[in-house]
Amino acid sequence: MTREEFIEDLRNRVRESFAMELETATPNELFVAIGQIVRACYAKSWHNTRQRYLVNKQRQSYYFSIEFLPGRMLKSNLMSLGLLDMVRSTVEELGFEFEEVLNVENDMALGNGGLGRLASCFLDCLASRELPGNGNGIRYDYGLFKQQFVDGYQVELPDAWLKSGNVWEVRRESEAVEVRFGGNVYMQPTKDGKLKPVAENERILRAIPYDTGVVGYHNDTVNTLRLWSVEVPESEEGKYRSIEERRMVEDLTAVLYPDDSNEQGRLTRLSQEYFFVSAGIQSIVRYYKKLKMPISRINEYVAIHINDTHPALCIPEMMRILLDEFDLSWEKSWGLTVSMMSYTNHTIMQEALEKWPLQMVKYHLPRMFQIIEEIDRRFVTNLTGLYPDDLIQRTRIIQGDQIHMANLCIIGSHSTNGVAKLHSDLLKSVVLHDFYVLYPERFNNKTNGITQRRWLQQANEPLANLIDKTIGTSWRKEPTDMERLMNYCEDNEVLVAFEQAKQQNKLALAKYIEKTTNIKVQPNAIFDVQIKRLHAYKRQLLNLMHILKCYFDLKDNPEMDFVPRVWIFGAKAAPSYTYAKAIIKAINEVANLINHDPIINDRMKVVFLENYNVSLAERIIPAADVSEQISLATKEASGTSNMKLMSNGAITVATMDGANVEIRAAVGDENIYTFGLTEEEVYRYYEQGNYSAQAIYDQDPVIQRVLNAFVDGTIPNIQREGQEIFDSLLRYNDEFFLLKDFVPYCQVQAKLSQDYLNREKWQKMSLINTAKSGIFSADYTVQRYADDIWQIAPVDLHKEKRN
Ligand code: C3B
Repeated sequence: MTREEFIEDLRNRVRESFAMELETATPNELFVAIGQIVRACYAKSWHNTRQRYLVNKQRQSYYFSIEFLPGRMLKSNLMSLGLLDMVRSTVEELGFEFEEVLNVENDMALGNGGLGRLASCFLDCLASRELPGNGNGIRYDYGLFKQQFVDGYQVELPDAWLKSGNVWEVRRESEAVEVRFGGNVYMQPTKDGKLKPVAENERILRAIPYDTGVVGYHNDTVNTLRLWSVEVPESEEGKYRSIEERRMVEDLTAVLYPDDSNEQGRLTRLSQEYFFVSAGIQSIVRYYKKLKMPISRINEYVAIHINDTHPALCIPEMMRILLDEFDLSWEKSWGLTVSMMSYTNHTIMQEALEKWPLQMVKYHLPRMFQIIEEIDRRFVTNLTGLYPDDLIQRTRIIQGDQIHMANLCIIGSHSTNGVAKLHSDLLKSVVLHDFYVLYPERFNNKTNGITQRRWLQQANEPLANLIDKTIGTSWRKEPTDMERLMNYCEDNEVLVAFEQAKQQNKLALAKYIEKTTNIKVQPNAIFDVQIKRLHAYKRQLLNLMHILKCYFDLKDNPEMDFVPRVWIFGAKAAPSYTYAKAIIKAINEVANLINHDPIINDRMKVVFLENYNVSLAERIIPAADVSEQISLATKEASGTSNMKLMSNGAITVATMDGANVEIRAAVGDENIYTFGLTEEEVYRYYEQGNYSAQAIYDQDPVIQRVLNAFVDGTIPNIQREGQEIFDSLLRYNDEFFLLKDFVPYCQVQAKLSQDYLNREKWQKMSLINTAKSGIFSADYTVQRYADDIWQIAPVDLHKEKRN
């Protein structure tokens, strides 16, 4: 598309869609019109991609995830299509601020955190690698809540992201399916003497797919993210007499559950899970029928991925279709199902491992229940005599009155993977050890990754351009080529240029901070960043304790040398997680105290930015000097912000947890600040039961002063919250061992401050972090999934052209 064609198209669309002239348009109309143009640009490739897969009978993977977190899409689509520079300069020449146009777009925030963002990174990488992989999820009317702070407290506002429409989605009326809930299912003999399930009084809902194109980077591949929305089918209209009754139905896909760990045990959540699973599996099977292949070979064409346990019902749903609709035998159906399914575990936190009450499943999903019961019965029967009874009891799916979804996933799939080496090893040796005994060949590791396209090329253009200038542009397609930056570790000119790029980003963030919070921060201070969901195990509180220590040090000795630092937080707490909310309040109050203390004199600033989401992450990450990855060892399955920050040249302060272990291996001990308990030490405490927070407190006056600050009025306005935090550490013995890790944490922080003064040393560390970050590209991660788990490959485009 030429500049002239673009302007012409833009002019027409603004006129047709808004009855306006381009000259009088605002960024709102411009965003919609450009969005339409972009969509039109990839429409053909999208269609062609689908046709190509169909005609070639391409084996495809389907990534089932209850969360997707793509963020904004205008800039990334423009970049992928190679139109970014032209469109930006044209829009600016027309007299608009391109940034303002981009900011019109609502973040597509259909996820909570790492798990949902990973799913979106994967889709981006699949398309960019020309791999035939699709997403399947829920089109929530409301995404993750919008966070505001009122008097330092988190307040949750609804995220009505669809209010002004969504240019990227296509409603596919003709591909709707029905999903059935409740009723009675009983077995009835057929003429040939078999038993077939018959259902009565089911509640039938209509699932409508909305498809979004996932545009590959500089190629012709556009894959599909399919999100399902609920409606009342026409045939059922009569059943819902009041508007309230109808609402109840439509509420099924209204909201994303704002909690990424605690199972809320809500029927709506279970219904959501079955809804998108059933709709997705049905649409896969319907597509497969178009290939005109026998059903017995479906596993050669379809790979289904279960992202955490939320889509676990994929297994019984596929069984249902093969058994009830295709009349296959149990054995045949089971063989096909297991060979199509694969599962990723994303956490070892017990409370996050889903279990559903048996009665709830039995009542609301009766056919699912029957099938799960039969899977469980056969599992027990087949293993009895071969394995110890207690092992069988521990691994079976139905235990007491609960259905263990992780057990179902492992038993019903051919692959179970963790998301970092340490995490996968813990699955094998501890958390899922019993299953490892049963199925050692099913277990594997796939360390998470990130897409450098969004997190470096798009979010950090100053750095990306500098990398181009230094080593050429090949890293944009082959991220490990960033390793070539290692040749410039001693090149002062390059180091200075990198420092300037960082400085530019810090200035931009400082502006944003001032605009949104009224806090002035110095761009030459250390920008120390902790951005992630607020969870006790992630230990934002440890960070806050260190801040308090620095504050007291300065108060006691105002003349001391102190390297100025700005602590930047971004985090949402689940609305029902009162402890996490107490920590937010405490951070905000400490911020208020320190930021206004004249003795501190701007040497410390604490900034908690509201409403952390993908777009805000894109602002913060390029400007970070320090990346806080300080979860208690064993608790963070992988982490992915650690990779994004590293890639942008931030130095990690890290516990030996999740993928931090692999980051350390990549950059070397001297380019990361590690501290804290190791996995072995943590487990030793668990085994010996001899951790005593009180003993640590009693012996350490600094810890006493820091903790007392929460309850003695030093930190104002946190009577209730301060007490809760204080009690969690002492009365309840500090579940995540903050007190034990506090001293070593402060030590590495002190060292870091000193190192920061040595600009050359720091800049070199920073460069090495970027240089070594290529291996964490999700391009490679999805390639490993594609090779080892899904067995999918790109279509040979050239072969097609030859034919
Ligand atoms: C997260 C984990 O907490 C992270 O360590 C991990 O990097 C990501 O998943 C991606 O694998 N996670 C999450 O966001 N939500 C869950 N329910 C479980 C794990």
